[in-house]
Amino acid sequence: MTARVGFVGLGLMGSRMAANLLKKGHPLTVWNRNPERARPLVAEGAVLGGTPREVAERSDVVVCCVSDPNAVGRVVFAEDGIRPAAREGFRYVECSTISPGLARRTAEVLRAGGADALEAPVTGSKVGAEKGTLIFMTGGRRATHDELEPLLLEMGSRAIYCGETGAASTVKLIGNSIITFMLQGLCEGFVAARKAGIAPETLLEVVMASGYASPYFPFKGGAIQRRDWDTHFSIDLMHKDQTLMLEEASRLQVPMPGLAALREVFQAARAQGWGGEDIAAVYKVIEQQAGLKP
Ligand code: NA7
Repeated sequence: MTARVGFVGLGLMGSRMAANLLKKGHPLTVWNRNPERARPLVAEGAVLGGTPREVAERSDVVVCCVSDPNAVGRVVFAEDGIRPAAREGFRYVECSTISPGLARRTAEVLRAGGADALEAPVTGSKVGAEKGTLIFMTGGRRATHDELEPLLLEMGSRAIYCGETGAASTVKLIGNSIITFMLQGLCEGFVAARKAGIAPETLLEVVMASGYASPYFPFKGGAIQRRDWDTHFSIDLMHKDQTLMLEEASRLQVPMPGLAALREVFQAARAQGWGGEDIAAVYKVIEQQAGLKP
């Protein structure tokens, strides 16, 4: 497949995903709000588009990976956005984590122009984006998933069809809600073990040998032990997803008391100025609350 691809949003995730598409030989046009971030890709052969609209006009399919609903609003709905370039056969892939409602509105306006959109939020963070091992969750028409799956598999290892537009965003928000609990459990456990004089390695060894195991625990547990807060997925973006989940839960009338409480831990981390750090850095909030020094 040598579709002309456009990529909008060259942050931590998007820059790595776009690099993989370029390596696969696609003619690639890119756009980022701050054009400086497009430089490495342009040096590798990508073309810099002046606006998201221009990217869409030059491409058969545009992939977007920006931070939040506000950013998607700018990319899709602005006068120089994707929407006016919608035409028969054009495809838009939304990899940003946004609300299911916005995913549906995006699909509606692009379909009205004869195009189609597939929501395809991702999991696998920075490392998965770099290695091309992301997992995509997709929502939209099944035929559009089938058509775009080969392209997704150039950036990831699996694309799981979740249902109509909105389903994939919902699954992604639930997934990040589960990660919130896992991370909180790990951080509380590490702090309790430390106060009890138990080595974190011992705790992790038992966790990983037992039914508690998840590859997530050594990944984030290792970072916490090294006090390595280098961002794979930021506290700010996780807080955004927790808020989107709680809004969707409110719409569905689903009480989520656990998530509502844990979001405040992330808010506390943001208040300390740690919002740009990796989500593992919420450990510092629990540590502080337990009266421990770093
Ligand atoms: P990053 O590394 O924070 O990158 C965010 C990207 O979104 C970056 O390209 C930003 O452009 C862009 N952005 C942010 N606000 C806007 C507005 N208002 N208009 C246009 N572009 C904007 O995030 P990640 O790569 O980790 O995550 C991306 C998505 O995947 C997110 O939904 C996660 O939850 C999952 P900038 O470089 O700041 O000009």
